[in-house]
Amino acid sequence: MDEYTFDDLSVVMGTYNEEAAIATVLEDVERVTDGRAEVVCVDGSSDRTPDIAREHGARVIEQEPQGYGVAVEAALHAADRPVVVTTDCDDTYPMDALPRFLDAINEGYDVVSGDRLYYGAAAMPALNRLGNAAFAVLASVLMGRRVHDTTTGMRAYRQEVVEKIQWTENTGLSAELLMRPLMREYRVREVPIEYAERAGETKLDPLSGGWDIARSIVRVAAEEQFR
Ligand SMILES: Nc1nc2c(ncn2[C@@H]2O[C@H](COP(=O)(O)OP(=O)(O)O)[C@@H](O)[C@H]2O)c(=O)[nH]1
Ligand SMILES: [Mg+2]
Repeated sequence: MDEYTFDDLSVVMGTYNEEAAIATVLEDVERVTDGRAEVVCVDGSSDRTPDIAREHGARVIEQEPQGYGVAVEAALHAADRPVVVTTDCDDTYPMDALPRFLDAINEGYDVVSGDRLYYGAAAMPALNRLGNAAFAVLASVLMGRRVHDTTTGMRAYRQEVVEKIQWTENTGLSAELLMRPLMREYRVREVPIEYAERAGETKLDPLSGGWDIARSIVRVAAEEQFR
């Protein structure tokens, strides 16, 4: 089978008032992929984020802000290409790693998940770092397989995996996007990535958001176990 190239890649993200970061993120995608990847932004902003996205050639889908997962799921389904990469639009994730993600898909993996904790994630707020490590332990115990970062925003998926599975979570969508494929025996691999300090304000409340994620992990693991 022919290998996928950047012409087969969609990079998708939810964007919610990311004026401080979006130009950098989209310029990085453009530079790394020679402008060949399709970019889709599902946007709920009240600032100039969607205008900047369009100026950089992205397809922008406007949507009332309803949370991370609602935006990212819409973006995943809107992607036109056979390989789709999610990212946050906050300049935390390394677009330079896109070739590595694509390589792993070409090696045969269905989901390639960026593990931020591998290198220590020093740029992550301490509470988030602790929480993310705990979510990974919780998910690992429930699934019987060790995963290291369940809440990462940067992953590559074969589009058919996205389409075949029914997604249910919002704040917990990131964990769900790792756990359901893994528990259905899809080929899943974590790859270490660097994680940078965020440009602009976070859109997730660490306490209520963290609680939502923990509940999602338990619910998704139980559903997959008894499916
Ligand atoms: N369209 C849309 N995007 C969102 C919403 N909530 C978060 N996002 C985007 O989803 C990504 C993840 O949010 P972020 O604040 O970075 O969460 P954190 O990484 O946990 O701090 C960012 O690109 C946000 O702009 C929302 O309600 N609507
Ligand atoms: Mg983020």
